[in-house]
Amino acid sequence: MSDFEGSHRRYNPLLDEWVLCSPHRLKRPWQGQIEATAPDARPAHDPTCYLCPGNERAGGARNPPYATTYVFDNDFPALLPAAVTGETNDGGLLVAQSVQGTCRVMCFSPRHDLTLARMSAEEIRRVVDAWADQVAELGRSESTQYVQVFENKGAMMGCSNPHPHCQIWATGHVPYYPAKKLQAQKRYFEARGRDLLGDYLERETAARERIVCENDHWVALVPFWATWPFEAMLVPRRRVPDLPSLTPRERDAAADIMRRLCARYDNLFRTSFPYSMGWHGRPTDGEEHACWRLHAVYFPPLLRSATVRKFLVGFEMTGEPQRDLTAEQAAARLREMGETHYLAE
Ligand code: H2U
Repeated sequence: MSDFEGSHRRYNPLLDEWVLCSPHRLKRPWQGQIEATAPDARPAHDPTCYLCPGNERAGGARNPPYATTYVFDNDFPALLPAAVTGETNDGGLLVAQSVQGTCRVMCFSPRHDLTLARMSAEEIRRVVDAWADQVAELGRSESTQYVQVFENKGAMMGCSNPHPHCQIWATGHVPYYPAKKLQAQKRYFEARGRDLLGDYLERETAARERIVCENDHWVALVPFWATWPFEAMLVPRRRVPDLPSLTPRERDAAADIMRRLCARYDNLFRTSFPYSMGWHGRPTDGEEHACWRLHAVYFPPLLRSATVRKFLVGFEMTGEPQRDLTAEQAAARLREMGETHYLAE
């Protein structure tokens, strides 16, 4: 298939899933939801924010007067350190297993009004270092199989607080998506002796249709199988398995590529672009996992303006995910954007 003008399906080899693409539908009229945008004017320090330096948190603890990043145990963790439920398996139909884990919150900056898109590469580098330290520290525990770093950004994504922050959940099991990615990468590596994402990256850097921006160590691209309109992936040029294994240069370059991608996102609809993003490194079960290449995934919901979002409903809930804008068109739109943040112009 060389052109993608008609309806077609694309395969996601990392998750063994399909996405239906309908580029011919882009001209249909829109009479759906229009959301109100709140002006994004926040103070550098908000005395009512649970995450600002020096403030009291919802659980009663007080944040120190931190100056760069700050990590604390989540006051309302989704996972508890000790497994209590036990196992259930009634004929393979009623199946449950207990889980245990640790949940932390990481503030990216003492500044309440910033986002990664508006932080400097030097400031983001400290965030990358803190992520790597957290994955290394939590992953060392024998009871941790996986450390998931993720950021929910924006009220549209259900984020509870605009202060720039992410979460880190260390789990005693490998969660569903990393587990599927492990299977896929392992299968590919065993069959071909090369890593799946490395071979995929080779094709993307040759085709150049879906690349958004790049540097010496990282490529930001809209994956061929993207579901969300402006979904993106950060892939390192070297097969590095996890955040702690990044060299100092790769960490600097990770900060650079994240800042640039996030600035392009914000510039697209001149708004603080909401998204959920996460890092997928190898499981922390002590195995080498030579098949695994670290990558970051970005899932932003916006479709055509600061207020018009994509919903995964209807056929997407009952059939399979579907998109109109192709991955190539989305990458081209993001490539057209500048990398100076619109609020700094
Ligand atoms: P979001 O990243 O989805 O906004 O979640 C923020 C997390 O911060 C949430 O899990 C925690 C919440 O439990 N939190 C605290 O641990 N202490 C607080 O004082 C406020 C929020």
